[in-house]
Amino acid sequence: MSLEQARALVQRASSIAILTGAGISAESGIPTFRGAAGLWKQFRPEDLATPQAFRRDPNVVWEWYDWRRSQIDQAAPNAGHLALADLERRVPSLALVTQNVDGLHQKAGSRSVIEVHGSIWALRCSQCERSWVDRSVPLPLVPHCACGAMARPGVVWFGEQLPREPWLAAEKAAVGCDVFLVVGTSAAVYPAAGLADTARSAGAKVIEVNLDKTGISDMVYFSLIGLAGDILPKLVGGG
Ligand code: BJW
Ligand code: ZN
Repeated sequence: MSLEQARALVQRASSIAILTGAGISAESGIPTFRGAAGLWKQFRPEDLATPQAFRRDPNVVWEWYDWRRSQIDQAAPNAGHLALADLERRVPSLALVTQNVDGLHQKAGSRSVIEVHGSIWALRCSQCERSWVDRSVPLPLVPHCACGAMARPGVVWFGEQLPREPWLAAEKAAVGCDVFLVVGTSAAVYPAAGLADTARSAGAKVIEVNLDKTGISDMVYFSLIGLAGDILPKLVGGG
């Protein structure tokens, strides 16, 4: 299959679901997690992205998130984000499921964004039910809730359940689409990675866009290798 044929599939689809990962924000200067220049080369996930790590050393965890918030705050959406925002305006039904916590899809103008791993701009109380948005950079570390307890980043760490409503919406989108695009994710983290299989089992054509082959490349209908910012405008762009 060629890029032109994949493009024809996208243009004909009446319902599209998309799963994005860190790779789509790489060209905006935000590091990915895995791979040679990934965040996990410098930091151990278990030291930073688990509830245990937060209990052990909330300061270290917050310093890392505060550093990432300042990096993300400076970042602008790239051609990949913009192409998906533009596609949303032309397709009858589109759901953009993202594992990213950076908010760049919304910044690019996408409206139907489903954040399955939370948002780096959200804070949540470690004791009570409160959650809120705080975009200040830097944050006073460690931030606290009105109840006096420590706040934690409003993201999903390893071993934690994904937020219920976004997850149900993501599954529904995967089951109901004609075309499922998987962009810039290593597809190594579950349950999000399993959405591609859910979509395929329900009859969707799965198209992957990634710099490299991934764990799901062999099961997809078509795999496009290259930069998301280069391929997406060609694959989904209007005109
Ligand atoms: C480009 C590019 C360019 C680069 N253009 N492409 C089954 C088996 C084994 C374990 C599990 C399992 N099911 C669940 C688990 C456990 C675990 C898990 O999946 N572990 C795996 C590592 C094996 N999952 C969980 O714990 C999840 N919760 C859960 O399962 O709950 C159920 C439960 C709970 C309690 C008890 C019992 C059951 C939660 C997972 C949460 C993940 N959280 C993180 C951190 C979020 C907050 C933060 O940002 O700090 O989410 S980890 C990190 O990985 C982040 C990402 O969203 C996620 C995915 O990463 P992503 O986006 O794919 O990035 P990379 O870096 O991996 O890949 C980038 C890709 O882009 C690469 O492929 C590049 O080639 C490509 N690329 N530049 C195009 N320009
Ligand atoms: Zn509280």
